[in-house]
Amino acid sequence: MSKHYLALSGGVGGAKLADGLAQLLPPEQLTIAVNVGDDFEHLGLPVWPDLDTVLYTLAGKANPELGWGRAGESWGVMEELRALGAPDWFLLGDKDVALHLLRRHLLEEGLSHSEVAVQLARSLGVEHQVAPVTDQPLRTLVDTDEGRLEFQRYFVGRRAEPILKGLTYAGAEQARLSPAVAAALQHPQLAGIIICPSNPYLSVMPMLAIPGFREALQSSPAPVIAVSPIVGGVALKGPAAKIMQELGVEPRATITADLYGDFVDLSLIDTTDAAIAEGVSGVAVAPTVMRTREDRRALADTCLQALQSLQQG
Ligand code: FO1
Repeated sequence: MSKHYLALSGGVGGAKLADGLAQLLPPEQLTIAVNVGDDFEHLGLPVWPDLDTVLYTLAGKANPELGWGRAGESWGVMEELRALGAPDWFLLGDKDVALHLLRRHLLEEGLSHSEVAVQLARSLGVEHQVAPVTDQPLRTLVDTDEGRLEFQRYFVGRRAEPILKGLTYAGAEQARLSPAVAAALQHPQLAGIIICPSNPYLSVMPMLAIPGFREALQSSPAPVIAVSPIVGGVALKGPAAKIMQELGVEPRATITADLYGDFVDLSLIDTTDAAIAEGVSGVAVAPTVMRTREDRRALADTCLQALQSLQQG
């Protein structure tokens, strides 16, 4: 039986490193767990952004400019929705709508979220295993100075402008790890766990809120590496730095050590932030900014090499 790796991914940064890992590891050696806190229903369609961003990225079909949705999109449905006076704050490309329609159909056929993810991966020609972290409903709610907002209403509807006061991961208490993620954690040859450079509060914490998950990561015999989503004090994509400031947390590259130090063995920060790594144990420096597919592969290789040396002790 060959070595196995588990990656936790959310958002654009997570999908890029997941793609790098998928370039290096065959499907049987990698499980990609995606955040589900951003999922929601829109116009009757189930939208699962973090799963779809990983699937589209691995399929080579992701929209490179937007960081979400499909490449080569047309917007006929969106234009007609606008003409009909329908809500137009959340953009749905025509190809993306087709995926949401298929997802809704599969859910109505009674498939679990994990089974839906397997079908959609197959439909998109993705051979790697991309699984929702849980099959139960878990939604990120954002408490702001304008009241409590559903995640997409905050992130897209209000462009993450409201001042963030707190986060609630609704449903987390009743959620359990999905079968594929639980299996990966139990894999006899689990050789490493990678926390991808995702927003800690919006992508990683919703996953860690699942009872037992954090404890499983703490007690896993496999080494755990986390790639910082903060480079030079700012988030490369998304509102991570703004959220941290609003939460009174300093947006520094070692944020992964600050937040996940209880289960992360090594935090990987970008060369830009090398100075703050000096003399700090459990922190390594490498290029972590992924502009090309080769960058993704290189960062994935850095992670696997680091896990290898951690495992040798
Ligand atoms: N993000 C936006 O900023 N505007 C949008 O209109 C938008 C539409 C959208 C549709 C499908 C999808 O899977 C993602 C979409 N996103 C959009 C991104 C989404 O809000 C984020 O990718 C995640 O929720 C956070 O990473």
